[in-house]
Amino acid sequence: MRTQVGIVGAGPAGLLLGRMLQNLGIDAVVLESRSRDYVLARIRAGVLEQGTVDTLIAQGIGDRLRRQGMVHENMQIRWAGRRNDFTVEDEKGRRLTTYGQAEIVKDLIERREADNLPLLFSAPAQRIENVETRPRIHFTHEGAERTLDCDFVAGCDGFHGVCRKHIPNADDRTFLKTYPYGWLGILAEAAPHAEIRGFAHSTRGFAVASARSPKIGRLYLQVDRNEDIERWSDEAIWDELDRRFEDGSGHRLNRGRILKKDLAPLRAFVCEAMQHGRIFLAGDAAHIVPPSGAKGLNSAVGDVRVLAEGLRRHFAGTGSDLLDHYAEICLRRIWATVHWSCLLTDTLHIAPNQTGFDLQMQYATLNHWAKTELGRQHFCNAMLGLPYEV
Ligand code: RFL
Repeated sequence: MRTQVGIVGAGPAGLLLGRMLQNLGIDAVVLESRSRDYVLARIRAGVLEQGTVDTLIAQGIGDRLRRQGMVHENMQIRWAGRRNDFTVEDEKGRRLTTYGQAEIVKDLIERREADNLPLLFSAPAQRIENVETRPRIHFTHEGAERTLDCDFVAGCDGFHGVCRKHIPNADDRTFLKTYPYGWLGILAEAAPHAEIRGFAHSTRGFAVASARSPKIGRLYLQVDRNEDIERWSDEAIWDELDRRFEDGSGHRLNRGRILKKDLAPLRAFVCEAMQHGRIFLAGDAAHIVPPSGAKGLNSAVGDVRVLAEGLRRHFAGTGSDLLDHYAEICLRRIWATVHWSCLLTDTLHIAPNQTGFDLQMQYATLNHWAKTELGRQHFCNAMLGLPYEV
């Protein structure tokens, strides 16, 4: 097999890149290690920045997103037993939209299949040869060992992927912060409560109440990073959520059948070596943020936009400037996003050895964001995300 761009990974980064290249007339093959069913069932992000929404619509895959996406009116954060509402809309009309990552992935897969473009499931990339000159991806598919020759490799294979290992000395330019806590997440057949949304900072730990649809809720509890989540009964989870969201109003979350329960460790990770020769990393393969800021998928879209435009210029023969500076351009946005995601995480979670002093510092930060003009602007801009440079 031969193509112009070999894309490793059919998450949002790889699939969107495939779609953007298709619209630019550039051939690509997408290789995905997991099965089609597994990829479609994977539940993750839900909060999209305006730039992500606009990108998906501009690429012709925004029909369902436009119909089903839920625009955020404002954002609630509770602390010290009180509810505070934050405006998350700017003068340009930028807002946040909830639309599940699984839905974006479904829209992209179905479109790629309808257009008869190559997307191979259960096809894990094993290793890549000649990343400096003429890359050859070795992968397995249907029990056979196969190869894909390409002009470029896009490593969109997530945090645990193989592409990063093909960048020499990548570990020397890698930064990692591991948090002592994680998120116990539930997907529940429970209509999101109109009055209980957003974040809760409680001395018992952090909690999140978000919506996947008008009938399905996605909620999280801060727990130990090694928590045995099976010891949490459904009732214990709902009780704990109610305790953390307590604000004196008497409202209680709508309860319902828990469809799925998972544990997400929290970490921040940046591999600054995002490119080498003809291989480029995008999305979680190069950077992870703790999910508090809801920025991971949005950052992946930022990378993919730069990469697609860089590849367009290369194949059109109009210069290699963008590809040459790919990592540098992406990292400006990435570090700003990591900074905000970590600040938000530190401010909202209760650390295992947290002191009363630390708690007062968290309240001071939250009050600054809620009650001063400068703080409100900072919070709103950071939540809405940086505009894309490319
Ligand atoms: P993905 O989604 O991990 O996809 C990588 C794909 O590569 C495949 N793969 C391989 N394929 C072929 N060969 C190999 N050797 C391969 N190795 C791996 C994998 O099977 C997979 O299909 O990375 P991508 O595309 O970069 O997308 C990143 C996003 O998934 C991620 O950043 C977000 O989910 C983060 N995130 C959120 N981001 C947001 O923008 N808004 C949110 O509201 C939001 N909420 C969240 C989140 C992440 C969470 N977790 C998982 C901690 C909430 C949570 C709880």
